[in-house]
Amino acid sequence: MSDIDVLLQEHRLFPPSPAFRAAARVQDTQLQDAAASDPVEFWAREASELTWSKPWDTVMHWTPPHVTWFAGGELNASVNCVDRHIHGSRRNKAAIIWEGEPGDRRTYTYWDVYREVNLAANMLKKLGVVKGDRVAIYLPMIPEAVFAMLACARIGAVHTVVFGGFSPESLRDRINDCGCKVLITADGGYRRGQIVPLKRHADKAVAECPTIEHMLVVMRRRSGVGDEMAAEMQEGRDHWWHRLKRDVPRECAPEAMSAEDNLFILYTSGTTGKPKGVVHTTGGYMTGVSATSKYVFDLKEEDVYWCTADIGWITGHSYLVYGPLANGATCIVYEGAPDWPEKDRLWEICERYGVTIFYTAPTAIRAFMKWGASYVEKHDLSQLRLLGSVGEPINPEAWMWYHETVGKQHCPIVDTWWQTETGAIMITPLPGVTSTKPGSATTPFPGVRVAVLDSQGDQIGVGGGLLALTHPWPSMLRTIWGDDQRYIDTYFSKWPGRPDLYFAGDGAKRDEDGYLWILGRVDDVLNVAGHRIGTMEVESALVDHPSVAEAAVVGKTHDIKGQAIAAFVTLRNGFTASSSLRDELREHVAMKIGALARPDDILFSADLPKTRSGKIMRRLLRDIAEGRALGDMSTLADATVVDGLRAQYEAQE
Ligand code: 7RM
Repeated sequence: MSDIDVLLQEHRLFPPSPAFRAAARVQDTQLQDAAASDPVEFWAREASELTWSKPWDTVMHWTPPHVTWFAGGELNASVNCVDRHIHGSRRNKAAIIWEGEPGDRRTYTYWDVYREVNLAANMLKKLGVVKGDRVAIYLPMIPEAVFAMLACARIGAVHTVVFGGFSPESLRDRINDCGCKVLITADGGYRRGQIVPLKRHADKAVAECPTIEHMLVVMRRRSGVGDEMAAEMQEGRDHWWHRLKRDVPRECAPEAMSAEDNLFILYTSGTTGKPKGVVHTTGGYMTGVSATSKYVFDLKEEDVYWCTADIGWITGHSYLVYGPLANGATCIVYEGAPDWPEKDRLWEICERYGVTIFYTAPTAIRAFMKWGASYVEKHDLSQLRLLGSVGEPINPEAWMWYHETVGKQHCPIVDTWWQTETGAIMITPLPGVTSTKPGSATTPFPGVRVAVLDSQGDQIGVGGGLLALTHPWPSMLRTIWGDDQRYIDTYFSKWPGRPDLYFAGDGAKRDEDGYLWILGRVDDVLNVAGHRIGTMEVESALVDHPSVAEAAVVGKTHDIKGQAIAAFVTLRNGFTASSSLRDELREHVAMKIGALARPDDILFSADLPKTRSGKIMRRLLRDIAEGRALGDMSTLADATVVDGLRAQYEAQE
């Protein structure tokens, strides 16, 4: 039986406990019912919870596939995340509780964050950044990362955060694609006891970034330790964050941003070799993330909320920074690895700070499972009341383990489906209302309309098909930076003549109860440990190596990472396959893109299976990598190639 069949035979139902329901923000279906009949009205009501310096004229204007929300309105995201909390009872409430991997700790109240964001905003101004400029952020998970994002938002600069695990080349390409003026980085970060030399990577990147005028560098190194991080500062171009901070005024008036002004760009992998700059705007995005944070996580004043995602991903943007802070929540931020120094690090943190809401990825849950329950059981997790999952399909076994071992059977689990492009959670249980099924993201969030469609665009009532969003939502991407045609082609051209239908790139099934089961990507995008990686990106990195003539990359099921990367490579004349070349190619990909893209398997082959018109048949390569029976081979030019590859693959295992 395939994984999908197992998933779809899942019939267990977990209703919220009466106690949870009785205290929940949403306890019945009224909100969903009202939103279903008038989504625009629902979103307008949520938007009005934000602080606006000027009210909007028009809630929504939809000329498919382009939308505006709250046109005419003005607001500032940093005001909504910080300023509006410093006048009342939240002034001295912890906004950020931070732990560095080596064990250093800092707590910032809302007032503290207000001061830091104002100072950082003035530092950017001093470096010449003005409204509309792009600023790249390449930082470890330290409080300054949050301050940097909010500082950009405060002055109307558009941030693009680049995950610290990405290579100098990936950083360079992102900076150049959107023409950043300033790069904010750090001397380094800590990961599994090792130092990630971010400034050195930044120097390499910036050597080929003509638009960068300045670098602002946070000193992460702790006094006396970590001298390996020592950064070379280029006079005039590079500035230490802590020094510049002394030279700027304390207050920075927030820029009044139009609702449709850009808030940030975040790059994500697609089906081509070049990552796309997903553009999010201010009013709609803030509305989406603040409403979903409030209802999906049932956020209450006294909660201690922890989203383990890195700010380099959309989950970090929406559910570590903008959503929870807009709600005045107390957020945990942790710098390092979950198994450092021991495999109970996350549970130790949960216990120490009394975490009540914990949001992580299935890949992490499967790793915890493998490490064993004893690491969890060593700690008092009695404050936990809600668990969340995001990033990839969660298998029922991992769901049950999360429910029993972490949640002690009393915490609802919200399995949240969404994307970089959707900005906010789209399909999810409401924890006080929805009965959950292990492995199902359940039903759309209020105000979101979803359909499962066949390739003709016809609705599938019960059964599998392509996942589509059929009504605009406030936090949807507005375009791809510098390439609106790619926006139209990628997301709104799947069903000809229907530019109003958003194609998510995922397969989904609706069951008899109307529950949605996400089946994974239907395009050439891999999901490795919750990270999106395009097969073409990895192929380009491989072909970049002098020995490689041709490469085809596919995903292969992996019991912890969800998917792992398998590459099929043909060598140029004069090169011979060897295990040292295999290692070299794996490192080459890690060097070009980042360690997250390093292939697990590389198989050398004289030929790749191709159609008569010369297209590589990845489907067959997937069958080989998964050890499955081979599918239809009738279009294959030379069937013997496949037999040879399979024999070779099996010999290698
Ligand atoms: C938030 C995020 C998006 C892709 C998406 C899916 C997969 C995300 C779930 C999921 C099944 C989930 N943004 N995905 N959440 N699949 N169940 N709850 O991950 O842009 O990086 O990735 O991730 O394939 O299209 S993302």
